[in-house]
Amino acid sequence: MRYTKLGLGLVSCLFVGVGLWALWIFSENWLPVSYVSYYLPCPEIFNMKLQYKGEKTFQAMTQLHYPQPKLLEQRPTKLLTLTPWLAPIISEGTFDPTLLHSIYQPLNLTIGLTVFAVGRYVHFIQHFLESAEAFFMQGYLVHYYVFTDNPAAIPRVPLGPGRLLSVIPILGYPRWEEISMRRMETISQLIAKRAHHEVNYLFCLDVDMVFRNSWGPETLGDMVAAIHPGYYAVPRQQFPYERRRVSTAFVDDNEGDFYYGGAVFGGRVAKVYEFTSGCHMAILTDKANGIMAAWQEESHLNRRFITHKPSKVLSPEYLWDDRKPQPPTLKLIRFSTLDKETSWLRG
Ligand code: 48C
Repeated sequence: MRYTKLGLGLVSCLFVGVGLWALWIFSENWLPVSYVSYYLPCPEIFNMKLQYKGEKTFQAMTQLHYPQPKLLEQRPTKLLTLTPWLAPIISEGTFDPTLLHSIYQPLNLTIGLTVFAVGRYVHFIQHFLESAEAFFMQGYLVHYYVFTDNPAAIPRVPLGPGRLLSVIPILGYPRWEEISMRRMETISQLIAKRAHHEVNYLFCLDVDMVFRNSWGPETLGDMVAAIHPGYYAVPRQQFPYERRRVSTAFVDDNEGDFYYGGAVFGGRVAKVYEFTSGCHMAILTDKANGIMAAWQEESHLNRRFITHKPSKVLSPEYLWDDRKPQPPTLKLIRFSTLDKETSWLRG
């Protein structure tokens, strides 16, 4: 009889032990918050601090070092077509326009385009819009958002079917750098206010440029950058990055992939919101520290594209400078700066 009681006692201890063990495993893996935070004041803050610190340390520990991707050094007349992070690099001959059109046309997409024409830059808007009507996303729904301090100066350019234009008044600023920098803030506010339900994709372009050939659905992607025409053939140490460590746009000598132009970026509207908001926060931080990055918002755009890689990269065909001789590897220039004397612009 005594042995039976002992046996029963052992078995019940076993059951209780296994039960507690199972409960521990469950609580440790599936509770909404980890047991650690249960005993700490304001767990979500403590957790966030832990994560943030952890993330920071993780990021610092893992500054990625790898050889710079070279747009030209593939074959003599061919450009690189894929980045190390497997994003396609778009240039003439790397895609079939007819096939892409048959894929994207039925999706009934609306493509937004922001452009700023402030102060003397209002003189560029007519040529910009007329060339966009001829070449930008032909056959798609398009919504131009024209930001200006002088709405009356924006000409009425005839638009094709399914293409709208909104003129949005904004403040002008005495310094052209301020106007340029503020675009990140203004674009993120536009998306939050209305663009997120008006367009599927959004491209943000400089106005002192003109479309010369087709800009089509090959440019659509989650987050799209364009390689700057002045730096596609030089080592990253020669890129005009912000090199002062005090700036949030700081880039070290062994960092960076391509040098992207601030005149062209875009993507899915939600991604562009995140991107422009992130750049705006960084710009505000620098402003609070009394610093303006070397090339204004272009420096912040390049810093962010190092940590948040673009999902698609446009070759300099999509951001060309007509003052340069066209290399044989760039077969079809689609969007380029006007060969202009800028002194009258800056006043
Ligand atoms: O609209 C203006 N007015 C200005 O006085 C200065 C800049 N701008 C906008 O910012 C234009 O849309 C420009 O294209 C853009 C910034 N680009 C530039 O200032 C030159 N492309 C460097």
